[in-house]
Amino acid sequence: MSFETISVVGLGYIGLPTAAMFASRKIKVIGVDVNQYAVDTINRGEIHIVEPDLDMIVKAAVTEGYLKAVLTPESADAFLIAVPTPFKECAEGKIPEPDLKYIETASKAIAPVLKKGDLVILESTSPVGATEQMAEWLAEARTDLTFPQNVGEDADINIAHCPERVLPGQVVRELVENDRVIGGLTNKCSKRSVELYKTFVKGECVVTNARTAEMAKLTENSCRDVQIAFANELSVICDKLDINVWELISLANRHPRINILQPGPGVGGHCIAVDPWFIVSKTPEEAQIIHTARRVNDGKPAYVIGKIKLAIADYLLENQKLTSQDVVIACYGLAFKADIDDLRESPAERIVQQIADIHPGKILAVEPNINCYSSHKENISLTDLSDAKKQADIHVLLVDHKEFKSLDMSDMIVIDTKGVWS
Ligand code: SAJ
Repeated sequence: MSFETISVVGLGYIGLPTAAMFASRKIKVIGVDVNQYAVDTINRGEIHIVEPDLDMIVKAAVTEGYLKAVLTPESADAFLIAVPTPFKECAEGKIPEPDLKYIETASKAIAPVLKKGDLVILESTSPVGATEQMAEWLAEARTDLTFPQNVGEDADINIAHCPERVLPGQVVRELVENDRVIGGLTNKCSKRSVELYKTFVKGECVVTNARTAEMAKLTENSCRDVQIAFANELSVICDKLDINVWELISLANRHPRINILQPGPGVGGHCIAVDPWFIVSKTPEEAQIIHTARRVNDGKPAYVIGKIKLAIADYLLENQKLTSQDVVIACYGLAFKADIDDLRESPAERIVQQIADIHPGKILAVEPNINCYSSHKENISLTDLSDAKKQADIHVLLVDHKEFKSLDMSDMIVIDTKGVWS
């Protein structure tokens, strides 16, 4: 085995499970993170993120001495970079540009400990060209070593892109079972990367070049975004035509070649709502459908808020002695999708926050997957499911958590964005 020690840089939702999988195959793994809390937590054999089954694997890996976390990179035979690639702040209506600063910082941090024969893999979801850019940063920092972009197959350092593609909530299983796309800067880079991943990946490791591997990952998430936008657009059309969109989609999906996804309050999470912009910002003229899908999905929370405002106005018309202060709204779900506790980029949470800004009455937020919620808004309170059902005048279903599916909401005023009570 040519990889005795593997270093994973960035111990978040992807880096930590990946580090733990290598360690579970009894390979020495050095995890690197700038967050002292994360480093300390992992070194105690615990985890700082929520992901089923990961805690046991990390505990075993740390206890048996195969995994340790550090703040500063140490020498290793392979480095996997799994740091965030957010986009830069930009004005409303403008196309967001990807921000590669974390990849740059990680490259500059590992450069001093690189040695001849090392493999560096970029796992972070990245715009096309980012792996070549990373190779440049490394070459600038280490003029004593040769790199594939300059000398090809004979380079001292091998470099590849291998995007992660695992579904939050199923990371441990998907890391092992999913196929991997591996894009080396040379054939040798790809071959060595396949050898590395084959230590725990049971799926196929399919080889291509770095740019195609980058685009493959962006394509997967953009495809899903476009499909969800189609469903979201249908839901708005159906509201206007007085058709039940859920029934419509289930009927259309009986066609053998149709598989429409589900509408919702918008698209959340840190992947599908972000990655399509990496394509749009690079090719704004060409990426018409991908761009429109982003706009459609980003516009859905405002559409839902419009429906809630209408429901409040109708309720006040029917109850003329009340003021809007008296109207209690229950919002079911804060997470970005069903049966998880992750609130990042959540359209549900955004809707709850924005309703609290415009509605003076009480907002009861029901989120069975979290125990506390500090919203900095006095009229929002995290409330138990049955209390919310009893107290609220208007009920807004924002996430299809399993706990909400059996509720009987007949005779109640309901806005159902996920087709659970419709
Ligand atoms: N959503 C809908 N309707 C649907 C399906 C999803 O509105 O029919 C919404 C969800 O509620 C959520 C958002 O879309 O707000 C994203 O959820 P998701 O389950 O589609 O995807 P993620 O963000 O959890 O994970 C995705 C996955 N990509 C694909 O399925 C193509 C995962 O495999 C990637 O590894 C991950 O992005 C990533 O890290 O890029």
